[in-house]
Amino acid sequence: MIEGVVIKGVASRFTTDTEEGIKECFARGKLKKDGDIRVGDRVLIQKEGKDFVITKVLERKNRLIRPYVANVDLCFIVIAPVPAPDFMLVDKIIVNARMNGITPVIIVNKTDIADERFLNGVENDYNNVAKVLRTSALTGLNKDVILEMSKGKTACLAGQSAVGKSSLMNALLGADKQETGGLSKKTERGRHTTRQSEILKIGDARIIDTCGFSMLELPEDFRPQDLVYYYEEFADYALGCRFRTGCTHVSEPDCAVRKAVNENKISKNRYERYCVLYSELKEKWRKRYE
Ligand SMILES: Nc1nc2c(ncn2[C@@H]2O[C@H](COP(=O)(O)OP(=O)(O)OP(=O)(O)O)[C@@H](O)[C@H]2O)c(=O)[nH]1
Ligand SMILES: [Mg+2]
Ligand SMILES: [Zn+2]
Repeated sequence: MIEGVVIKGVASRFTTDTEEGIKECFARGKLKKDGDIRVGDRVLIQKEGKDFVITKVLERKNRLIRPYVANVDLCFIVIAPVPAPDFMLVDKIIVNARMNGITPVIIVNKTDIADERFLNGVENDYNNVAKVLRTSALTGLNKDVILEMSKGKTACLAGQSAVGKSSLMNALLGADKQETGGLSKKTERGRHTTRQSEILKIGDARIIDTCGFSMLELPEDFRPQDLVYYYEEFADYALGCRFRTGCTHVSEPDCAVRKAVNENKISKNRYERYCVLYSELKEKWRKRYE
């Protein structure tokens, strides 16, 4: 029996990285049926005849639904001036990451074609939320910082299609390994070029290129009042609310978070999206037994 990390999976074939090198494996019947072997999983494999078979998935540290990966330390949320970012999506990815103990980092890619106004806008909204890093897959800007941050860790690149995840991957690798795609002219949306998550190793960093996505839901059983725990930039102010821990910061009187928003200490955009997300969650919660 040897241990490995799943670096790629297509149908019931998985590529694993083991002490004895890269092994192509099949999944055992039950594991295959559950469909629950993910890129990033630590697994036990066994030789059976001429094939390698995954016999067990070891306990996970964490997992995400989108991207569909396990055991990650860092989530690089990649955005770009084109396609236009969906910041609600960014905020939901941050919540999902934090719920799983994963550090979110915002990567603003394609800075070679971005204007200062766009870049400053993003930095203003997120500088007290997560690390914000400017990159360009084209010029290689800050790829050394990404590599430095990923040392000894597993990181995933996440975000909309065509923001440049695979292009960044290639820049990091220094090789055109990952297929990259353009933007549909008509819709200005991505073409969903990457179809499977894949871990690429650079030194002792494991970085996962993933499929672009534009929809993300918080878990069904997410309690609306818990949302605020994942807005760390609210925390210091929340202590000053009249209702303290009972304040949702949406409509209560003497809310110190709203006051901080009005004083530009918390980003108005982030706060407004928080309110939208909160009311969506509340609506879902209300309807949960229907
Ligand atoms: N100017 C510029 N173009 C970039 C940069 N990074 C990526 N692109 C272009 O953006 C397009 C999409 O890049 P991809 O790397 O395929 O994007 P992706 O995020 O992997 O997309 P999916 O695999 O569909 O999720 C390609 O035409 C790239 O050449 C960049 O830093 N600057
Ligand atoms: Mg891609
Ligand atoms: Zn409040």
